[in-house]
Amino acid sequence: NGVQKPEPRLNDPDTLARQIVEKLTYSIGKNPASARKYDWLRATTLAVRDRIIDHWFESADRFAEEGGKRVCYLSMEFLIGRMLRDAINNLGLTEPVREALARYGVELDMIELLEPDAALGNGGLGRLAACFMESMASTGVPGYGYGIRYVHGFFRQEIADGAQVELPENWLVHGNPWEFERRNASYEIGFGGKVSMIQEAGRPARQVWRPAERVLAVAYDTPMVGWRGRQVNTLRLWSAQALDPILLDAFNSGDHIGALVESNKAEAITRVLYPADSHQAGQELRLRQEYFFSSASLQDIIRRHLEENDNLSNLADKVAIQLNDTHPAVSVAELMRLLVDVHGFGWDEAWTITRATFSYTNHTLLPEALEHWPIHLFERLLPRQMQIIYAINAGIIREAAQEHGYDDGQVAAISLIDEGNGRRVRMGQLAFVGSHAVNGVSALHTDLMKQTVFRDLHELYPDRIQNKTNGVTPRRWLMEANPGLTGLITEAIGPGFLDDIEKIIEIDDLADDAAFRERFAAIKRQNKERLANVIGERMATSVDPSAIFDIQVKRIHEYKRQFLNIIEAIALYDQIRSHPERNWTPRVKIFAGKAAPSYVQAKEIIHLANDVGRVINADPAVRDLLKVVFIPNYNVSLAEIIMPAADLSEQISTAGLEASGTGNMKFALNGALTIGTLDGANVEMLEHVGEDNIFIFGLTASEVAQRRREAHSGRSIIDNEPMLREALDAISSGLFCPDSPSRFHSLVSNLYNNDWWMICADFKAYWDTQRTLDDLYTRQDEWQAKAVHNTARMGWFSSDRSIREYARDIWKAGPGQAG
Ligand code: 26Q
Repeated sequence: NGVQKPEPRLNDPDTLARQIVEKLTYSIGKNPASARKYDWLRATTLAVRDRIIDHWFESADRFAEEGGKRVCYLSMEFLIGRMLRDAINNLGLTEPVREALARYGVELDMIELLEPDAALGNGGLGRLAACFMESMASTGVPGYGYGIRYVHGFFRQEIADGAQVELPENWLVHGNPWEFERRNASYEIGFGGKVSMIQEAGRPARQVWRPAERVLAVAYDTPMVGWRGRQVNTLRLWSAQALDPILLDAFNSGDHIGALVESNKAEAITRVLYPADSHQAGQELRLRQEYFFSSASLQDIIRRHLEENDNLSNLADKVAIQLNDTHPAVSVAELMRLLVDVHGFGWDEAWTITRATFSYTNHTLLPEALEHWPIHLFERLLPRQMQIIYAINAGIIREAAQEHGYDDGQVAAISLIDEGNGRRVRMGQLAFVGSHAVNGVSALHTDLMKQTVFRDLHELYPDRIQNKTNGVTPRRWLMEANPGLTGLITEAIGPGFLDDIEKIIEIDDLADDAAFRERFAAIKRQNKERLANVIGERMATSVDPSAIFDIQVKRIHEYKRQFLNIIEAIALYDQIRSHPERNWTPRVKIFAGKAAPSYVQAKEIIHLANDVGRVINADPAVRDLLKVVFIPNYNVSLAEIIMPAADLSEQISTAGLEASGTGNMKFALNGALTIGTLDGANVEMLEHVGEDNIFIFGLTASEVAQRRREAHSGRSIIDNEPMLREALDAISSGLFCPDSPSRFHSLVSNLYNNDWWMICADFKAYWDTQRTLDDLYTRQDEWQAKAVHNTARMGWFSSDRSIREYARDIWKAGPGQAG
């Protein structure tokens, strides 16, 4: 395209220092003497960004030249965190930049902290999208992320008197140096209005949608730097703007406020991330967000395709579109609309193209989290897409009835329309039938998909569901989060594992080497000290780094069972007070995570953790034997400090309910031992690290299902288990909340009456396993050997491996693929 190949830039500290000062001077208007820390961050970012842009152009030119298949990853969430350290690390600039800044007395590690997290996601699903973006760039897949540029990301959490308080997040206030607005890439998005049939002479009749409202989607691009900077991909986020920002006639006639109404309504679409990850929001604005970014992304994909190809009939040979859960599932109907109504394809050909282009990842089996939209809302907002969904449904049902002899009951089960409680569109079914491949995110979860939510569709399309176990990027979660451990491993086995993380297995034998174990343990100790400092600074609680750091960090949800962990803490507290003479292993129980603002029980669990911590931490009877800490505002940046500092990782969900988990992988990669249930990817972690190196307890998924069928309740278990009963009595008595003793009554009575999440059922097994771990921790040689085995054997859980599997089995794109 006539772009000159840029001059190679030198990576020595002199050149970098000169370029940073140049940015400071000419882009920021400060000199080194007057610059504040924030100015240095900005100048450094801009200098690094220049280098990224060079690689970015190279990558774009290469993709265009090669003409290979592109991968578009559609996700409502990208939970990226900070970007500077990641970019510098992947460009191999960490040491030169550090040195360049040091010449001006500026510490890289200090200024990095001033960058706000890009928190455009809720948790696992959003962070997975971020790891996948990094891994696509690192493994050579031409990947394009598509999502929403929320003005306000995931809320900031404060704890006031033990309770969660949600505060708005404002990551864009100081501007965002990583993004580039692309005014030329903007599309109109319609809502509402009417559909009418038109008949033009000599052409087949067709449907025309005349939306009542139109909004503009404007692209903002952020470069995604791969390992060693070899490839830079694009994350394209859409921002909503009014087509006519102020209605001039209204403005001129003196209605200054009325003139802004339209732009406020339009811009509301991308104003805020929905903070719910387990309950369907059901709000109109959410459906608007989903359609807005789906339509913008598809229009963009089609436009680029038509710039490079004669027509859309070969779309599926050139693009693979991955749907990250059902949030972009309306894309299936929208692509059909664009192909049939706008580009003149016949229905059958359009359907073939659509199915060949899309694939869909499911992330949950929880019934309350499955998306289904009321027909009347869908019809009002997206009338043409609703018609198309009916037509798709008719085709599927015809096929099922005629070719497979389905009866009414079976048809109802696969239907895209739920005729039950108020008619609704089932987004999971839509995504499934509109895709050629559907995947779960761990082996167990994929099996359960086949047996539960997609049982009937799986019977109809038995080759469609496959497994793609999640992974995490070792660049952010090992190299950047844990430079100490990365250095030790490099010394021991050389730097080969940095390019191929599975080579980390070469430290496996060093588990038997006492000197290596000691150095491994010393690094863990430093990381624990760093976390202890954070806890001391933020919460004025002192914790002893020689205690077991026992950590559960993740969204707060009943199925994740933070409550079980807290009950165990209370039981332990009780036992320590009753038996002070015993040889207790000191423990610090650390919690962090956010509750959806409307999720009452989850907020009660946060309150309980804080109340219990306040009482236990102040009790001289337990001294340093037990501490309970809830660290506020868990986010990616805090996770980067927490993961390397854990001795013990809590992965204790009710079996069958955690689709995969990815925190489990980050902890183990950094040498934590796992206490966990046979759930999600824990099952595969067990296979990889071996049963001596992971601590599994509790009911299996099928045992949980069985008990639920038998209407299991906690009462008889509680009656027969004194430690559990006493812990629950302590909660009910108001011991932890004397100001409001009944605060946790409903939380406790749920256990007696129902125990839906098997907290009582699993308590004893959990307690016993914790005591085994107490004992093991006193034999540091053994503990550290297991920790080394965990780090050594986690290479498979790299998102590079996940991405290569998607590329090979689903996308047929990327290095080594014919496409
Ligand atoms: C849906 C409708 C309306 C509003 C919000 C939502 C919504 C938003 C986010 C529903 C679900 C989510 C997020 C789900 C999620 O993070 N799931 C996790 O995905 C991880 C990556 O695959 C897994 O490791 C976790 O097990 C899974 O819980």
